[in-house]
Amino acid sequence: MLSDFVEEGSLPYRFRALWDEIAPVGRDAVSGGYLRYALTDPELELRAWFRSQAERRGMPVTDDGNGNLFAHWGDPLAGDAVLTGSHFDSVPHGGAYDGPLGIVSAFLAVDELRAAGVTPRRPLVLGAFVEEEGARFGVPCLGSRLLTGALSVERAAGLRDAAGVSFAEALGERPAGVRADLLGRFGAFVELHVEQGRALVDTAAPVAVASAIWPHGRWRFDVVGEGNHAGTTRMADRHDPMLTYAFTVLAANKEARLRGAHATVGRVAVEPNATNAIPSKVTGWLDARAADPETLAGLVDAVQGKVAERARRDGTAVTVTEESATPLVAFDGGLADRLATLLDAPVLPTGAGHDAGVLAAHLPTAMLFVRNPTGVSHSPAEAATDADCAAGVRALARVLEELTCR
Ligand code: HGY
Ligand code: MN
Ligand code: MN
Ligand code: MN
Repeated sequence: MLSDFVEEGSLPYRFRALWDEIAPVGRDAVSGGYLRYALTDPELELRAWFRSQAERRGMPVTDDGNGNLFAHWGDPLAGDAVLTGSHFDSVPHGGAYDGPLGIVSAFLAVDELRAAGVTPRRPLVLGAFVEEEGARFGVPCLGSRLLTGALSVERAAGLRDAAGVSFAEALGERPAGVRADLLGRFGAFVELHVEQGRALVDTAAPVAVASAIWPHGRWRFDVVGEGNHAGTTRMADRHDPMLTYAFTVLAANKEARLRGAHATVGRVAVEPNATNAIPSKVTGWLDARAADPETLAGLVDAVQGKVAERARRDGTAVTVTEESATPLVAFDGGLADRLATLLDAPVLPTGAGHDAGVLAAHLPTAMLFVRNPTGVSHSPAEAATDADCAAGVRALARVLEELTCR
């Protein structure tokens, strides 16, 4: 639906028209959130939409064999290309904008450049990266990590979803792995993304440039205890992994607050998961993030130490597995300053991970954030106005013109 009257043909109008083509895809009627898991029907539908949008613009599409798609304006084999784009997949019941905004905005930015008669001197490539959220196979930025070699094909191919389907089976082939040939043709990467916080709301700027991504990671805590009957087992005789798990959540929360860091345990699996059975095993995932690596390491170490102590008291056994870790990403300072000056935009760090955080280790990389009036993300409450999204398209078009023509 169109927000207040918007002039036909205006950029907010055209944004809304294109956005409405994908907005219903994978949207849950009850929560209003999105269920767009990588390589499942809704995300496959968006990948088909990506191909049709590229075709409509005469942009050939290449698939890197890892599930990432690239639409080319210019010779797909030429080097020094400027890459832009993001991801389609979502967290369970995630917001509408996290990911797709960067792809829709990229197509509209191409339209803006062409309408202005701009002919890039460098190829321009639009990318759609697979499994950025890690919501289906457990490792975030799976596609960009495969493309860059940050994750081995062996590990990626074997990752399985909750139904036991492997990534290779979902992909329909063994992932190609690192594609130095393709990566070598990119000279820079700019990812536009909805802001996942309130910084822009408070600064009243519709667009910002990213300075850094906090170091962060995911640690799986497997707690094994003794399954037993809820009604006949005395409290003193129990080795209840749920107790150790509950303590893990409290310890993570406390240690994060002490350090000004962020710790979340948002996902848990219980075996046998019966109301009247003391669990035999509880698995919890810790998502930990901090502004610097030392604080992050201190947080995770402190939680692990306290949980080990508690497990001894509970008579349970805990194993901790690091499932993914992303070091501090300091985006290319010169590029960030250049874009902030070009756009007269504030520069912000973020605690959210992105494919840009993976590619930044391989090429000059920047991010643009579009204001999110609720500041909420990974939730149906995530929002962005058409006017701000249009401002994001305009900013992205200016950046792409700057990088492909100057
Ligand atoms: O989890 C993250 O930070 C990102 O949204 N995938
Ligand atoms: Mn996300
Ligand atoms: Mn995202
Ligand atoms: Mn019984």
